[in-house]
Amino acid sequence: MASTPRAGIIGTGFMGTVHSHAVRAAGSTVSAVAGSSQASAEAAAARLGAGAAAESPEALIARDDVDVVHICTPNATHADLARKAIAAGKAVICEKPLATSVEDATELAYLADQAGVVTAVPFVYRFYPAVREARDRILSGEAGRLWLLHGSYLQDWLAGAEATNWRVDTKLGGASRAFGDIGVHWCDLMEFTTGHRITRIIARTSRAYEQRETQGTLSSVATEDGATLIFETDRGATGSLVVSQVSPGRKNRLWFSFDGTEASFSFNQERPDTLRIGRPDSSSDVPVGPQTLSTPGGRRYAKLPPGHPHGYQDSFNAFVTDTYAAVQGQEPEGLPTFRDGLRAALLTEAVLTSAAHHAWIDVRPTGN
Ligand code: 4PW
Repeated sequence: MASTPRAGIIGTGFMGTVHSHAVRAAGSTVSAVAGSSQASAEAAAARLGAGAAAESPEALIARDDVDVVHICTPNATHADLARKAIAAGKAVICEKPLATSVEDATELAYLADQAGVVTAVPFVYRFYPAVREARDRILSGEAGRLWLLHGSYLQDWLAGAEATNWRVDTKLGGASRAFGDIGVHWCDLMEFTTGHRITRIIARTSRAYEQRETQGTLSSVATEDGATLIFETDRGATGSLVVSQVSPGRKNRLWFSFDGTEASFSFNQERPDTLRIGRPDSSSDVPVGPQTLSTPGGRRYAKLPPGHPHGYQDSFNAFVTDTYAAVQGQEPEGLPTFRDGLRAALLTEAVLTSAAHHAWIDVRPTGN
């Protein structure tokens, strides 16, 4: 391997673009990209400044100048590509969901362990400085006993029956859409930040539109536009989550409040430059900056002074930088791996089962 790991990116859409910027920010290069056709790969290679356009995902995985395979394709293709990349001995960053079935996600987590390769799933909201500050403070006991964990993740890019995307289709996106795409981010963030694990869930899934239009034809939709959950954790807290991709005016509003007996910690991804710490007598909006945050995690990820918000791409950059550090033998704290991808698959399974049976469902353990 070269002294700095080199990337190969499969997928040329929005996420492939975000990954390529992050690879550069990590001080690395994109050796090749692969797309759904040679023409799309060539166009993306030129646009993203990649070294080459690979003729297929398999050809990209086989290249000697690709050390880390980035999988940014429709969900249903993730498992097969990740399996091939692991078999080739490559490090793998696979977009979420890691797989569209628990069985595939379990196998991939196992294969990654067996092969000893670095694997990662971009649960990138872990990489906001305000989140790391909240986590350090909560884990040091500053919140007291956390008893209520609540929030929402709301978007509007699928508002309108004419709005569509491959994620709407179960064959490409998997059985869950809103929860599988963004609800899992919130759950990962909650578990990462608080140290609590969700043990039981009762959920409802729902649709704003029963039919959506594709190329002038209306067809029935099987995936959910939104999900509403109540959950319990292994450390005695309860919580609730509302997830939606049809909330007009909400672009990427991931919001949480983790409430303890001494203090509450809340964060809004659309206003990432402050961390709200609530107390009965004195609440504050702590500005995000390397000098204004106080914990090792907060200071590590805050790069610019207050008023210069750290955003989505910055978090992605930090995630890829940490993944590449892991490929080089370091052990950055809090890197989300394929085991976290499996955790998300198990939570998604519990949500869909609960919604189908109108019942509380235990979340199956992730195992080792
Ligand atoms: O993972 C999520 C995506 O599928 C993201 O965090 C935001 O919502 C951006 O795109 C979608």
